[in-house]
This record gives sequence, structure tokens and C-alpha cells, in this order.
Amino acid sequence: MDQRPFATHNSAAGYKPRIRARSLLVAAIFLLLFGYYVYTPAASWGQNGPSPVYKHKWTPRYWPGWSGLNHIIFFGDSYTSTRFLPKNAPPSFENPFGNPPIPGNVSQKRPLWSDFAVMKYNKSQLTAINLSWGGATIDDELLVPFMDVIEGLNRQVAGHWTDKYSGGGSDAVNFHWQSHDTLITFWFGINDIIRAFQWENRTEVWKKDLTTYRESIEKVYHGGGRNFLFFNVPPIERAPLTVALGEDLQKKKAIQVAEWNQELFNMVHDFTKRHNDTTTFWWDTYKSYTEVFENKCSHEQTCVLKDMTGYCVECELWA
Ligand SMILES: *[C@@H]1O[C@H](CO)[C@@H](O)[C@H](O)[C@H]1NC(C)=O
Ligand SMILES: *[C@@H]1O[C@H](CO)[C@@H](O)[C@H](O)[C@H]1NC(C)=O
Ligand SMILES: *[C@@H]1O[C@H](CO)[C@@H](O)[C@H](O)[C@H]1NC(C)=O
Ligand SMILES: *[C@@H]1O[C@H](CO)[C@@H](O)[C@H](O)[C@H]1NC(C)=O
Ligand SMILES: CC(=O)N[C@H]1CO[C@H](CO)[C@@H](O)[C@@H]1O
Repeated sequence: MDQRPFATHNSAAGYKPRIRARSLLVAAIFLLLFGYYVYTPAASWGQNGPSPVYKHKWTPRYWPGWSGLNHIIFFGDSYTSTRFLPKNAPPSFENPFGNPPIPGNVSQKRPLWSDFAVMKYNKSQLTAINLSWGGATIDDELLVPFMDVIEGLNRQVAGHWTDKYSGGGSDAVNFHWQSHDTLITFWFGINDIIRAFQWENRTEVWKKDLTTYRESIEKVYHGGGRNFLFFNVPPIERAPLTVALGEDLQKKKAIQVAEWNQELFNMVHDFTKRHNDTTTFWWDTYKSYTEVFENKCSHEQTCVLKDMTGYCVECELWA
């Protein structure tokens, strides 16, 4: 596969870190809002948060602080997808997602978390590229999505990423991202767990799936990505579809989710440790969702939800 050299970046090499009080304050606000973690030496760990994935001994030089970001690139499934198409309107400050116009037509009602990240909790003006697909798995040959057209992470990376955005995006007119002003996010695993749920070869399949995950993020790294945000799998055992299967299967799924999240954490930890110029955030959605299920007002943003157990048009919590 063609990987454009990282050297096509113009200014990344000369970039100097800017860690300032304002950046720290912004990071602290994000920590409070989302329980995200930034593992630069300056960050402090909130009470609700998970352990850091890996803390480098030095400050990675590409992390500009939240207020220094200009772009976000999203890889993921329906929790993230906005159904962006590169051939239609590109993102701009007036319209940070480009196309389609909000609210669009996605499986959950927008705004999605990706909308909030770009347009509400942003600390700078951002533009975004969505490469995610509803129903996506990580390795779409191993865990075939329910429709052929759905691209797994493997094809999200090998397709539009490699063609248009890798190496700073040579044909990505209007999306001049650079290593030091871009956050790249990955939220996968939900569909992978669902598809292999009853498979006896599940352990082996997951191992291969996580190998594909690792290879994909290595490609993104070699294409210039340095700042990453990973999501683990939320408590999908509490989703109405699983609850309907009965308590035994619900428990089985809960165990699988815990195992998966541990394996994912290990992979991300190793990736971050091996690349000492990366900054990696970990959003423990399992923890955030659980807190909200226990007490919807544990987070200001979810206090307005009406129904925490089923799919309803107003709450839109479950796909
Ligand atoms: C949204 O998409 C679904 C499935 O792709 C389609 O059936 C429906 O007509 C669309 N709705 C609108 C308002 O475009
Ligand atoms: C966040 O994004 C919105 C929508 O693009 C923009 O109007 C706003 O100025 C941004 N906030 C900051 C702090 O730049
Ligand atoms: C795992 O098992 C499933 C179901 O039996 C099968 O369809 C699939 O091909 C197997 N995958 C691998 C990689 O062995
Ligand atoms: C980071 O890793 C590179 C390549 O492995 C190595 O050459 C460099 O010395 C490391 N830098 C620090 C500060 O550890
Ligand atoms: C589900 C969906 O339509 N996702 C879109 C997200 O963006 C990619 C590539 O930019 C599109 O190909 C997908 O159609």
C-alpha cells in the first residue's frame, strides 16, 4: 500500500511545543466535561478518570493544546458518522463538516459527539473530515459488516485517507491539516463485538482484528498523524437489543466488552509507548455511560435525557 512519506509536511519539523497556562486550563475543562485524559506531563488526573495510556518522559512536540487544534479527522462507526462525502462541499469555518448539511440523515439524531467536539466544546475554530461508516468494524474481511459498502477501519484508512489525506493531504484542497494542528479519533469495537459474539473462535478473531487496528493506526502515524483520541466500547450489554436476549447473554456480553476494552487499552498503550512523539487521549466511554446510567445528572449534558433504557426519539441514546 502506498504510504506517502511523513516528510511531505511543510512545517511540522520546525514546530516547537507551546504548552501554556491557557492550554492547561482548556485541558482541565475537557477533563471535567468528558473524563478524557491527556498524558502530557502537565496534565493532572481527575478523580473520575481512567489511568493514562502512557505518559512519555518528555512532552511530545506535536500536541498544540486544545486551543491550538485546527482540524479533526474521524474514523469510526455510526456513533461518529455524519455521512460526509469528499466529492461534495468541503469543510469550512462557516460549515465545519462540509457536507451534508446538518442535521443530515444518520442513525442517531444529530448532534453526534463529533458535532459537539467540533462545534460546541471546541476551543478553536475547527474543520473536520469524517471517514466513518455506520455499521463499521475494524477488519471488514474478518468481521464482515451487514452491507458490503460499509468500510471497516482497514478500508477507511486504505481508501480516502491514503488517497486524499495521508501526508498532509496533497489532493485535499481545503483541508490542509498538519501533524501539529490535528486530532485524529478512532471509535471502533461495538460492531466487532456484536458480530463475533457467539463465535467459538472469538479470541483468535479478536486478536487478528486488533492486529488490523494496530496496522491501521501505524499507517495513520506514518501518514503524519501524531495526536490521537481513542474510545473504548460503552456498556452495550445494557442496550435494549442485548437486554432482550436475557440475563445470561447480557452477562456474557458484559464480560466480552470488558475483555475487549482491556485488549484495546493494551494495544493503544503499546502504540503510544513506541512512538514517543505521539500524544494519546483515551476516552473511557464504558465509564462515562455507566455513570450516566447510574445517575443521568452525573454529567450536566445528560441531565435532560428522559428515557435511559430504551430507544426513544427524544433521548436518542442508543442506535
Ligand atoms: C434517511 O435514510 C434512510 C435509509 O438510508 C431512508 O430510508 C430515509 O428515507 C432517509 N430519510 C430522509 C429524510 O432522507
Ligand atoms: C467553535 O466552533 C464554532 C462553530 O464553528 C465557532 O463559531 C466558534 O467560534 C468556535 N469556538 C472557538 C472558541 O473558536
Ligand atoms: C470464525 O468462526 C465463524 C463462525 O463459525 C466463521 O464464520 C469465521 O469464518 C471464523 N473466522 C476465522 C478467522 O476463523
Ligand atoms: C524518540 O524515539 C526516536 C526513535 O525511536 C529516538 O531516536 C529518539 O531519541 C526518542 N526521543 C526521546 C526524547 O526519547
Ligand atoms: C456512513 C457514511 O456515509 N459515511 C461517510 C463518511 O465519510 C466517508 C468518506 O469521506 C464516506 O465515504 C462515507 O459515505
